[in-house]
Amino acid sequence: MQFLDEARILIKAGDGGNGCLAFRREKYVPRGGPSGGDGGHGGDVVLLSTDQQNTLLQFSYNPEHKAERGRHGEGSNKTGADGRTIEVLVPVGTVVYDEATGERLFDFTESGQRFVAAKGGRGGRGNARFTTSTHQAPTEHEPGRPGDERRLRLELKLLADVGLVGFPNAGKSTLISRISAARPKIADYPFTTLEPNLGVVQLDNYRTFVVADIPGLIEGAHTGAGLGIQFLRHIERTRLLSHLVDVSEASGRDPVHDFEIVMQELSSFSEDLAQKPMIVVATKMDSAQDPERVAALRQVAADRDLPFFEISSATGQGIDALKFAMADRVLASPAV
Ligand SMILES: Nc1nc2c(ncn2[C@@H]2O[C@H](COP(=O)(O)OP(=O)(O)OP(=O)(O)O)[C@@H](O)[C@H]2O)c(=O)[nH]1
Ligand SMILES: [Mg+2]
Repeated sequence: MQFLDEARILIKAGDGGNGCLAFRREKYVPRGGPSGGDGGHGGDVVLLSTDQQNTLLQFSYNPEHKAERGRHGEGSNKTGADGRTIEVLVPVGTVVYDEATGERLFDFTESGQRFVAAKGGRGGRGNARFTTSTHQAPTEHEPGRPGDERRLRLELKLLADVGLVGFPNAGKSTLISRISAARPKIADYPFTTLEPNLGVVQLDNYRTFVVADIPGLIEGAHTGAGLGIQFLRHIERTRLLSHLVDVSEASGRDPVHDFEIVMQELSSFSEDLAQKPMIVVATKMDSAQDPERVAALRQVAADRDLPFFEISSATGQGIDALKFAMADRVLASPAV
């Protein structure tokens, strides 16, 4: 069971540029005044929170973030340019720890917060800065200071974007194992799943969403029957429900009836939950021989104006289409 997303990153702020040692050269002036400019400051590494991301997955591709160094100072009192600061986006909810000490450094609670996680090194002073009335030709000049370098551990409590609901044995756990790295127990009997499982679904390097697989719901769940109801609060904050209905013959059940029962239980738990955007998913299409059963469920979905998908986690039929349909709805809607 994975409720926490974690990433380890190395950040390195830019070093400061060195101060310059130089003297003016002028026509007819044998030895001009000191003119070594200061080095530029190194860039910082700033963590910036965004609500456009909801996992730390991108850090597995980019575990190192370095800011630019400051340029060295030059003659003619030219100060080196400062290094550019870089911003590293982290999802809201990320907690930042110093990996070495375990110290909690920052807690991102809303979008747009900035945390300077590594400070750039100061530029060194050039020799021009060391001039005094009694010290007219200084040769002192400083090296730039190194930028901070540290290892951070990022932690994010995953919040599900999509909740999988349905009757026990409908194929919820099988679906999440098909579209994410989650590996919940799957078995051919009801009530296999005893606690919610979360899985991160990845569309490409940057777009991900989180799916929650919860125990199945049965009739009377809201009065305490079965297991599922106590877990509905886990999906109260999701943006979308995928309602899975087994349409195979093997189930010996009536898909439309199963659908209605689950809808009834959802609204008994909370009207908000029942009103959430929903996709209806006919599962186990590989062993659905009777087109009537599928058609009946499709009709129910149409009556309620809900999108309808047919999938088989066994053969892969319809899985990608469903994945992208879920992503479209999740990534289009604002955070709850
Ligand atoms: N033929 C076929 N069987 C499937 C498919 N998807 C799931 N199953 C089978 O259906 C059974 C139940 O699957 P699960 O994924 O455990 O169902 P669940 O909805 O998580 O069940 P609970 O956790 O009890 O609520 C297992 O034996 C699966 O192998 C499918 O696409 N085709
Ligand atoms: Mg299950």
